Amino acid sequence: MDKTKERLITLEEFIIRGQNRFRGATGELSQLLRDIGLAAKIISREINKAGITNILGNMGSENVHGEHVKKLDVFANDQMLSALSRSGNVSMIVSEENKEVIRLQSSSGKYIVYTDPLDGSSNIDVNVSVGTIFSIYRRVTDTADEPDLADALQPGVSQTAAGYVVYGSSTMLVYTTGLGVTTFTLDPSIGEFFLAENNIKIPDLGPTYSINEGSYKSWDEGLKKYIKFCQEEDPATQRPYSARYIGSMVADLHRILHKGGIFIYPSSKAYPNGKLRLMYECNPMSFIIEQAGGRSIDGRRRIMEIMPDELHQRSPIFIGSKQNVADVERFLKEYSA
Ligand code: AFP
Repeated sequence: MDKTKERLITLEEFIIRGQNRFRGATGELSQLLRDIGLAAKIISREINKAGITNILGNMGSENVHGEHVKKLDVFANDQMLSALSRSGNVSMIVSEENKEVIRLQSSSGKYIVYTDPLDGSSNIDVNVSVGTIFSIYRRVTDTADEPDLADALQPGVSQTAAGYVVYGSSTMLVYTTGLGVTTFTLDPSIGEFFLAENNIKIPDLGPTYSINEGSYKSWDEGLKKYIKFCQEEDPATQRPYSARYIGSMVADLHRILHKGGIFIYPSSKAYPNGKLRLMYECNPMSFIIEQAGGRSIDGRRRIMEIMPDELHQRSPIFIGSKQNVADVERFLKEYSA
């Protein structure tokens, strides 16, 4: 079909259409997604002018993980917290930037939201893509009571919705409510997200692998052998694969969602439990990739079935095209203890 003749669909319109398909839908989740869309636009605008307004650089303090906090991290966190507080539908927020759960005044709100407001922020100073990640759960306790930790510590399979925004050569918002994955592109001239692709599917096999090879020496045997397998020549399975690593999980997985392949952040000497956070990096990205037809494991278990113990817990992750994940799983089973 001639693309120029298709009518443009805005994020708002798409969300409302989705809501109308469910009898009895209250519109609360739709409102929440729209609020996140608004925060994304504000963060995007700030990132785009970061170099000009001298907002770049370190804030001089460290976040809960002992990492340097950038000014834009703080800005993005403030925007997400204020967007999520708007509707009264969220009772608790967990953010990468805040050690403790943030309890909102709207304690009867039925949603709990996890967010990494600016993932990949160590890349901002060099103009590399970064992202915002979110993961939404419904409370398990009665909304007449105060929310408690049980509401926050749910496995990824219980996510109601999840998504990310990638601030790249254009800003894109990608989300799922469990009915496939939809992508939107921001038109900055009018400040609207427009539907880019509905029900996007990840290829079953992709010819790229994405891992920080600098920590090769501390990987276990199965992973070392798998990476060698990726580098071997076998045209029938599209090998050797190309190595692609941005160092910004959102950007790496955005590429993999479209082109296929695998993203790996394993356990290593520096990060015995992996570096990435289960609740606001691994789970939401796993929900997206699974909804697009891919897979995500921690080496043995499906990421989304891990029962969390802590808000900021870390996990190794192997995520991407079905066949690529099955291959690494086979190597880990055979050669790793
Ligand atoms: P920052 O937010 O500190 O830049 O970390 C980004 C990240 O959490 C994830 O987005 C990357 O995939 C990963 O860390 C990169 O880690 P390495 O620098 O150790 O490869």
